[in-house]
Amino acid sequence: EPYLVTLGDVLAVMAATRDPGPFTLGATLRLGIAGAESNVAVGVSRLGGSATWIGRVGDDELGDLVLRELRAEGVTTVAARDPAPTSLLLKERRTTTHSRTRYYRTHTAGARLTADDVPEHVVAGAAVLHITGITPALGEGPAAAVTRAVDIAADAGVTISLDVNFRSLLWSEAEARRILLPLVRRSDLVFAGPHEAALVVPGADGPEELAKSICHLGPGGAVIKLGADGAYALLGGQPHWQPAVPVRVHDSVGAGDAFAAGYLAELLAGEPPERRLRTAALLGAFAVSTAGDWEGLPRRSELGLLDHHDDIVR
Ligand code: KDG
Repeated sequence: EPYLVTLGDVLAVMAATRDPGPFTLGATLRLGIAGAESNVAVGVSRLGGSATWIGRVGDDELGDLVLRELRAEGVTTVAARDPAPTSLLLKERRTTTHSRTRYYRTHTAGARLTADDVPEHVVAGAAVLHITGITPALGEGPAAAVTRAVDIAADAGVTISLDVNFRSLLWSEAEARRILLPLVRRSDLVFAGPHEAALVVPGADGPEELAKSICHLGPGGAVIKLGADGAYALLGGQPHWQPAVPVRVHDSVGAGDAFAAGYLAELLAGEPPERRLRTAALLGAFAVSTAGDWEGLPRRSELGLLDHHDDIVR
């Protein structure tokens, strides 16, 4: 069965649950997990696809939580345990509309990922390798692990998918461009928001030009995610406009990962571009209309839920 493989850091997440307000006054928190790459793996698995996650977690309770959640979601884990702690993300609800995040991920297990953690047969046997711009931002070891995965995938003819996923809390735009440009050149498919795309191809303007400039670097496909305006994709030279699925936004974090998961699950299933983009938009809509990055993602049988305009299904 064709599978997707991805690698990166999964964080334990402590998120405020109740009334908005600053953490300086205390808060009620819910403990969960998130990570851009694992979000994609879960999204693919929910849709019935096979997904494998490679990474490093602490030999602590939070590491157990990460692995238990991923395995419960049907994701195959290739995980090293590390004496350093599992990475942590705090999510403060500062106001009803504004969330603030803070990472605790230096000297953590995920930041200690190395090229040796990437088993050749796992990557070479995959149909798709999905990487993001977050893993290489975590340090030299994780960056080397990504490069190693890309080397193996390129040799084995595995489709390489890259989500630029720029995180300003982790590195500067200049540093991101320096490290990500060679990865973009070696990818088959690139996902980016307009700002992220401009980071890779400065000077290009508007979704069509951004996608075209990215494809000039090498990838056969570029998908520019436009939030509420949907997405523009240039796939094998063919342009596609995909409208967004209208929903009320509850928590927008994880929308990009969900979008990539929807697209890649349909790619694995052998579906054509129109279907990939439609499922991508649906998954993005599920992600923003529910709390958490991945918890609200649909099973295949639920994809039609957002097409119904009745609030209650009975
Ligand atoms: O894409 C959502 C991610 O931002 C979140 O899950 C945490 O992996 C994460 C990160 O590094 O920001």
